[in-house]
Amino acid sequence: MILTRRALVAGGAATLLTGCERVQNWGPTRELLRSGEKLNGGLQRLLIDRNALAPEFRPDQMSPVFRVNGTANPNTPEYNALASGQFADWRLQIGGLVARPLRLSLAQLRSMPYRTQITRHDCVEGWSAIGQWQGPLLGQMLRLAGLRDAARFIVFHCADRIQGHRYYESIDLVDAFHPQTIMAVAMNGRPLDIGHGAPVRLRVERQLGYKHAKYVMGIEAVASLDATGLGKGGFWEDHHDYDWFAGI
Ligand SMILES: Nc1nc2c(c(=O)[nH]1)N[C@H]1C(S)=C(S)[C@@H](COP(=O)(O)O)O[C@H]1N2
Ligand SMILES: [Mo]
Repeated sequence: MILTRRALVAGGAATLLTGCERVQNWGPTRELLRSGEKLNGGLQRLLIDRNALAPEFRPDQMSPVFRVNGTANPNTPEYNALASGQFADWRLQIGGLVARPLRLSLAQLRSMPYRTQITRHDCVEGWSAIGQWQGPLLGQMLRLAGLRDAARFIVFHCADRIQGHRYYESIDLVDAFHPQTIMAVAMNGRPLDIGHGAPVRLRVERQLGYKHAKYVMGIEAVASLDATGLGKGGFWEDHHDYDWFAGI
């Protein structure tokens, strides 16, 4: 900030000078202004209220059609076996840097206190849809498991493969403990269907669509993202250069 103000003052003074002196002075000044802009951009991101709520909507605002995007069915032998048994044999594993690793059944997830929210999903491909989601807070599940102090990120391991790679995603602890971050087991008042990520999918409402991992099989607390996938924090980040921070 101070740098930018000094740069402005220097720029102002430069206009009083003549000829090449002015040009000489203006060069470095412009550099300083540019670095000031970068600094402001960084500060802005730091200053975003990461705990602010995403907008919620009324039932009559829900989209009549909510598109299925990406994987529509993991279609592996293991997943198909679980699905044909209504996911009775499925367990959500919560592990990594936790004091008490958990294996939760769908019935257990459904019996936990849950949140209901009607939110807008924004996909980078240029479509949005408003839907209702229900499920326990991720933060509550992480408290049950007892996150260790070293944990910095939460990784979601999914059942599907896309372009030959396992789908995975990750978020930081601010998003993990955000009051609208839930593991959704129901959508629009019905159990989550296969297209939208059965038996459970992440809803992380301040982030773009690709962060909302479907078909979650495991939740892992880690200190760093280096050892997962190619180390950039998700399938799209690793293979298509998407930003890891997809805040909206
Ligand atoms: N496991 C998994 N999760 C995923 C995807 C996927 O292909 N596999 N696609 C992502 C993208 S790009 C979007 S926009 C949303 C789509 O969710 P929907 O199918 O419920 O609309 O899921 C996200 N989560
Ligand atoms: Mo997306």
